Amino acid sequence: MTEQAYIGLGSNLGHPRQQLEQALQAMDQLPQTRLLKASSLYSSAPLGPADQPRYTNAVALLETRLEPLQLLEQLQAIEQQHGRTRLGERWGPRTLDLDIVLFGNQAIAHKDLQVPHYHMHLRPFVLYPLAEVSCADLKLPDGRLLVDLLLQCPQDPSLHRLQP
Ligand code: A4P
Ligand code: MG
Repeated sequence: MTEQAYIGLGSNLGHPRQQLEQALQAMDQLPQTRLLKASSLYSSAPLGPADQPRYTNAVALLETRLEPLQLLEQLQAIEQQHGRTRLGERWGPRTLDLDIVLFGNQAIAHKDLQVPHYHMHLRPFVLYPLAEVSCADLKLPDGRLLVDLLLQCPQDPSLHRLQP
């Protein structure tokens, strides 16, 4: 079955803009997958430990025939190719982070994969780019509307859209 999946991209080490652009191309080349849309890039102050560089974030819309766990495995392989090392620090700096934000209308509670992504509703750097690449009436599996999440999420004055 073909599903539409929204992927959150983040980077704050190396050359973040370049990391994200290469990751978009790499996702378009995954088996049984193509990139339908990519949002603008957004810059924001780090959430979590403050002694790390600002983040660049974006959201991509993919069409895929992969199963959710297969897609996760492929995304982790792309992270590895981009020199991602897991240092163990929660919310610490990274060259590339690829999170499955939504996968069709599925709610997934697997030990390695929770979808929708557990913090999406609190993260303007996910919700704003997500709104750019989805329809105004996008709904989460539990029925919540993206527009309502946008109204309710904490404001982040540090967030701004980067020029193309
Ligand atoms: N995992 C479970 N669900 C998912 C999912 N929906 N998508 C598991 C992807 N992975 C998922 O991930 C740890 C494990 O989560 C994976 O092995 C997978 O099985 P990870 O990428 O190794 O760990 P992490 O990213 O350090 O942890 P976490 O809690 O996911 O970090 P976040 O939430 O991604 O936070 N500030 C700004 N401004 N912008 C950012 O992008 N990002 C972070 C990282 C911190 N601060 C930030 C940003
Ligand atoms: Mg992650």
